[in-house]
Amino acid sequence: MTHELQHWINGSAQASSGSDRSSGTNPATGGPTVDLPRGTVDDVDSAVRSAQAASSGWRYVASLERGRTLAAIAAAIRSNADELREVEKADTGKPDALLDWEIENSATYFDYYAALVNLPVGDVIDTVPEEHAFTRREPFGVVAIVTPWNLPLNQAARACAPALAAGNSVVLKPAHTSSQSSVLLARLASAAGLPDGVLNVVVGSGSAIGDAIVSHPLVRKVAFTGSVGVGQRIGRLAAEKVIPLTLELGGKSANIVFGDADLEVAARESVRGFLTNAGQVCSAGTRLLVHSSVHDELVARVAELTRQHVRGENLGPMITRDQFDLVHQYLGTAEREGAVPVTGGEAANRAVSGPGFYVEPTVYDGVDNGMTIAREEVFGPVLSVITFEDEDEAVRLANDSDFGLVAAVWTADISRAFRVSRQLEAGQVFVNTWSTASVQTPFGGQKLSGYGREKGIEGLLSYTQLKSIIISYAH
Ligand code: TAP
Repeated sequence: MTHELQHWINGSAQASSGSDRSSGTNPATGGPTVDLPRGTVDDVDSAVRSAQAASSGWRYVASLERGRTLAAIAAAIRSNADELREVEKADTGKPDALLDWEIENSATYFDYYAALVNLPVGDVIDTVPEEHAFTRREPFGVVAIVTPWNLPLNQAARACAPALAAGNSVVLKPAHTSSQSSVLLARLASAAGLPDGVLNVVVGSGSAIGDAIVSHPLVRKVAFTGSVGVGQRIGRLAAEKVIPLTLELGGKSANIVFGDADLEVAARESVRGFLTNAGQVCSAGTRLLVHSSVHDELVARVAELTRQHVRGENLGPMITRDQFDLVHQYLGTAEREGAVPVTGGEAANRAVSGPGFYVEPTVYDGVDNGMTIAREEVFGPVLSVITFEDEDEAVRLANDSDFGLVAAVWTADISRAFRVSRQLEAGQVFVNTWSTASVQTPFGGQKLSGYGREKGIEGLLSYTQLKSIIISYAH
């Protein structure tokens, strides 16, 4: 018998107004996890109204006091790490080491933005002698945050911490199948002193309640992380209401290894770059662009390190059944189009049996940048190796993508590192590392990867709107 999850609205657990429920699935075992309400449009309305009612209080709480509350939430995340790990593990099947990193990183978002509550300052503007003109950065009011299933707690913390620090109240909708950690986060935040209604979580599927959240007249900004298709749909709805959006929509990131690179480090980091969270990361480095002179050695090293990933130990499952099926479809397509498996591949994956949605990590060689496997986001443990002959070709291949989230350059030539990183069409470029991109560095995309920035100071400012105030003392 699984327990029932409820919404978190106005500082307490709330039953859904509808009777529809479904069971969550543990992707590592295929077994049931939690009994999930299918939230309704009425539940959304109640969460948004609760956020709106709390908004007028929270936005006027002294900034240092808001900061203290965020710091208390960070502490609560750390002191309840065991419970968070347990629910997140049930929903996502991730290895413990990764979960520990994600929980600590989630606490760090609250610490970081707790320290920055006074940062959104305005300017004094010199106009005419009889005026005092200045700008203020103010919260929007109610912000809707829609998160995906790949890093549930981490994505919730990444958006909620700056939104709350800026004085907004929040309605959070996690992916239905991985809602537990978001509800627990809101419960911990309430216990840590966040006023009732400032952070609300609605549990339900995007197809049933997504439009209602985005279209709600009281929602004044939306931050979305997920697929391009849903991002475009949200963009259309937001345009109707003329409200701002942050869209983080994934990628097909190029990892460029030149002939003078340190191949040992490049191989190790390239594998981390495409296999972290079994490839279910928007910033995964899924196109390995390698200079022909080091192709054989690098591919051999990458394949060897890839084979060291063991399901249930340092490799998690696909987090949803749909994603598992989708990755299998991509393997079939890749091989029909001519990609050559160096390790893993379609046959190896057909041979995998047992419980859980595990995919055998796969490295494809001989990939042409026009193939489906090089163009579409797979969101699984699949790497495409593409060979180049010179710097211009490397840059051209890297930029020949609909996406533009991350790129990396591996070279011992500092001039080339600067030159190439400036030419790459990506929101962030790593040189001689596959960075985990810290809480402090702004993160976001170009092209179909989206717009707006999370993390860093820009992440905080994106949850504020600018007002100019002009005071005359001429009369
Ligand atoms: P999406 O459908 O985009 O799900 C992301 C979030 O949007 C979930 O909370 C989802 O809710 C919600 N959602 C769905 N329809 C909505 C709507 N009409 N209005 C508002 N919210 C809505 O992604 P997916 O189908 O789970 O995954 C598909 C592909 O998206 C993956 O294969 C991967 O390529 C990509 N993806 C990218 C990311 C990142 S980090 N950029 C993360 C996940 C997936 P429910 O899940 O409850 O329906």
